[in-house]
Amino acid sequence: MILQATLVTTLLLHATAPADPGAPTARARLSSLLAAQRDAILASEPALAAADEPAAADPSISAVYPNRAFLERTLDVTISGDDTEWTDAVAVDFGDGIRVDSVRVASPTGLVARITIDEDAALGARDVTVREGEVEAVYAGAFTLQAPLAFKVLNGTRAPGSILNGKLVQHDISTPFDPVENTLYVDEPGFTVDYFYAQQYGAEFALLVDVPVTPGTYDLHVVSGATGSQVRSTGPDILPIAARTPLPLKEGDNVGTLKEPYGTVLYTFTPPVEPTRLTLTVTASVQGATPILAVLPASGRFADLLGAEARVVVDTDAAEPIYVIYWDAAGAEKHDYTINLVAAPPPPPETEPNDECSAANRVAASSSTLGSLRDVNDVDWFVFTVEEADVGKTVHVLTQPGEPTTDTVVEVFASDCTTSLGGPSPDYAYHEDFTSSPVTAAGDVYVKVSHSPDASEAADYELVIALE
Ligand SMILES: [Ca+2]
Ligand SMILES: [Ca+2]
Repeated sequence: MILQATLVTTLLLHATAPADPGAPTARARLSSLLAAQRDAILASEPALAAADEPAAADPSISAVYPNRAFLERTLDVTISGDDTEWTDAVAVDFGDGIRVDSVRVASPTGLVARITIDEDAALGARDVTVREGEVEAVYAGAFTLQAPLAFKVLNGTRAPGSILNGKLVQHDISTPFDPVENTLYVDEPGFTVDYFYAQQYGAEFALLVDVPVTPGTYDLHVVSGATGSQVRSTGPDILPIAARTPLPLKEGDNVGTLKEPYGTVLYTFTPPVEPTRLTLTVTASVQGATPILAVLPASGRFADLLGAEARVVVDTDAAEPIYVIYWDAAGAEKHDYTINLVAAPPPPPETEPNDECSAANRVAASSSTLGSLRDVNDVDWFVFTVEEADVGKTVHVLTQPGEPTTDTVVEVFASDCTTSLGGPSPDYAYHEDFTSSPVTAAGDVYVKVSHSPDASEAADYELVIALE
């Protein structure tokens, strides 16, 4: 160690002490020129040099660290002073929307303020002020507020009756999204989050916007973390919802154009006052699209969604409007589509009594009938005729709501009412989707509908029979 130090000293001596002091080296010559230049500058600008000196003993803030923060956070901010004589009597002010929870004076020129930032504090730069009695130091624009939450991507029509998706960014690196527990919400009625997947500083979401939502700009919030250690992040006014008037839908074909991927087009239709079955079908003009009709009742709320398929059937018995939203789940580029609307009387109801084969209700070979199992022991029999040309076909029997939880079992019988054509149905679910063995002879074929042994309270069903 000593040896090394000696060596360094020797080298330094060599560098600074030329072998012949009478013959200046080039490097020493340059140094002397630079020194002369500096002297000349100082001599020519005495006033400027004097002005650069800070005014004597004017206290000021020289630094604020950190100099930026996010809404709804609590943090310690260090403030450094020049010529300050801060004591415990100081008051620190960050402006509206920032609460100073405590101030710790570490020295006459250094303090630490713990601050809490409101959810709705104004974003952007703001002044920091330290006061002590009559003495005030202001650092203009020293501190900047940012929103933690922002959109990276926002797809969909920003209007009522829409389906939005996109990506959110967490700008505050001190608060990454929890790996598991996150809730996205809009603190106003009419918004439903369909999914929210968060990872670190990014999140994907889908948001449903009800028809009655008032146009405006909305805040988006994410609460992240387990109960007790939750962090809320807000994107203030980041979600714009513009007004839109639903287009009238007419019976028959309605041709429309979807202009943007993931966009929606909103329609409305008011059925007649009498019981009516509306059958809505949509096709798109491009292969890559997955055309969907999301159908809402008069409430316009996704919570009351009636169907979201390429074909939706709605039974109505009042002249209340329905809302029909065209949406392409695949996000295809601009394309045309056709919505077909058929308004027809609903299927006929069964006629009781039909509890035995001999009292079966006669229906068409391909038909829909509305039935109801009035109690656990009720049985409903139906009969139709199979023509010679249809021998060898199967009987496809469906039950459907009615009520979603009506728990049916169906069975198909040959003309003797006792020879089962492959039934009963397996009763895997409330409603049945059963296909019989092939019909072996022309003539009457029977369908029997009964309650499942696990029957629930619900009773109403629709029976759909098709020869296939
Ligand atoms: Ca019956
Ligand atoms: Ca069932």
